Amino acid sequence: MMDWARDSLEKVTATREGRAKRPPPKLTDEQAQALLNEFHPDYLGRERTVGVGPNAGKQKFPLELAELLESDSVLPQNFEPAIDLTTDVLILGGGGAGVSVALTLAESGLAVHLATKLRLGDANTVMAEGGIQAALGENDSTRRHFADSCVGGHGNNDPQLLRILCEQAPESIRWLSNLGCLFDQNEDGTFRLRKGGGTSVPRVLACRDYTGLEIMRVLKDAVLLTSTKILENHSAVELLDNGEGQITGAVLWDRSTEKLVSVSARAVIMATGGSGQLRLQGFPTSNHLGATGDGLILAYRQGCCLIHTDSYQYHPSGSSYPEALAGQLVTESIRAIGAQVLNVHGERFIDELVYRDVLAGAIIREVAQNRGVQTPTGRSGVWLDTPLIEMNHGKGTLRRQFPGLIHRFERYGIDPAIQPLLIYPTLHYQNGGIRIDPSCKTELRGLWAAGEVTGGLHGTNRLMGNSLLDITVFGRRAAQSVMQEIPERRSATLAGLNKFRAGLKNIQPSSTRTAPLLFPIASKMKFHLAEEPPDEPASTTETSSEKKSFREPPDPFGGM
Ligand code: MEZ
Repeated sequence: MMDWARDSLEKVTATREGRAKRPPPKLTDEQAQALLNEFHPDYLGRERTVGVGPNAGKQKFPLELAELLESDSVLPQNFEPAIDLTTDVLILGGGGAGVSVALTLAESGLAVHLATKLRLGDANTVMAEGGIQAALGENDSTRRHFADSCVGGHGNNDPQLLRILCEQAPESIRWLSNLGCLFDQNEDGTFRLRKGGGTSVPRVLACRDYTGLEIMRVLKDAVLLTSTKILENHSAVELLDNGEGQITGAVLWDRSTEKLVSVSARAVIMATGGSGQLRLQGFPTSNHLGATGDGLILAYRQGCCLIHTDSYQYHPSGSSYPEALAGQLVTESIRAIGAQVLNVHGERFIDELVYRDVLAGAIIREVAQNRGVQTPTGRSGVWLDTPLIEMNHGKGTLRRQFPGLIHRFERYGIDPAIQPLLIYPTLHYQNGGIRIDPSCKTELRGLWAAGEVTGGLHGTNRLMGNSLLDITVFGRRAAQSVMQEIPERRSATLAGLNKFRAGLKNIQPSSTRTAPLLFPIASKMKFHLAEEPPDEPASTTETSSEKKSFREPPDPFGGM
């Protein structure tokens, strides 16, 4: 395997013993900043201001996001939101944040609907591998967690949000454990804690390398036992408001019937996640299919300011080979337990646990300066020396601690215990988003937000393990705030959208695109409205799920 890289791989093997115990090359702060300025995608000027909405003319956005923020709604111009469904709380998003909100509201007596554009739990949460942070180690403290995260975020973190995150972390771990989450433990029963990039002490709890999947498993199981009404295949396509800036519901698109569903709600919680599927600057992504930034677009149209949305996280270890795994995550935990990053000559060029943005910049530099490895399909990358882990920690370590990784690569004939993996930065996380206060309230009455769709908490570079923590801490917090301050029901109109549409007319040249995207551009799934049926009596036997007009994925058994 990987014969095309034989010369380089031989150098990696030949240098392994010698490198194993040598300390990593260190960078000064100035050198790290220079790497960012010259090579990190956020710093290359591929951004612009927009001409409409609350950030107009001020903040810069990546070009791909700017275009969506200046796009028209998918709703037909003549659409009138006649209310189809009435609830107290409408949660938009079925990942970890949305489900944490729903679980916390379960005993509130409020009617709760959760709308998710795919199935419950189909979200970035399940893609999170390496873990969740909480200051539970002997030499650790919430202050230390705060300090590490703040330095990692370039000091741009909202200190109030970050303090809450760090202080609530141990309690979140208790909550998840009580729900049945099986975090890895040491033989004495204490949690096994790993280091991550930027953590000054071991602080990352994990469930092997499928931590997000395990967390989502327990959240999903628990929410299905509550009275929350789950609306699967329901994408949020617009927010409704009362004409005076209060959010009072949403318009959903039911993918199975291809019809619009207007929902009146006293509170709406935006938990729609990130936007890695925008594949900024052509980067591959580690993100779930649904991560198309829908919540940013909807909230922005209504007048919510977005912060730090020019800051994205490119995870340094995205897979670059084989082609079928391009962009998929190779967890940072592999580097945390000692896998080294090497160029085509088998040389170690950086400390693998520097902040993610700096490491990503360093890898991009190696490739740009011809010290990377080219794949037969035209991708580039550097080596992640995974066999070194087996050498240092014993045979079978990777299979025991990273079964997901082994499973993924073995399918393509690559055994990471024997062969180094080729990696290149992959678009991983949206550092910024909707501005919230410490109760998760947005600037608009009636609208709360939690999780990756929000900005401020992580500054301009999130630390590993702080996002699974974010969704549980702030998902629960949003729900508590809603319980205390839920507004009375008000009329649900498209006044906010109409105002935005009027603003769009002033933009030159005008965009012909519509947003939210809902699905990645290359996906076969597209927003489409069913033709109005001719006037005939509705069938009494056919249910909406039987009327599925979307195409099912191919049958993996080939019709056997
Ligand atoms: O928080 C993350 O982004 C994370 C844990 C990623 C990983 O490398 O596993």
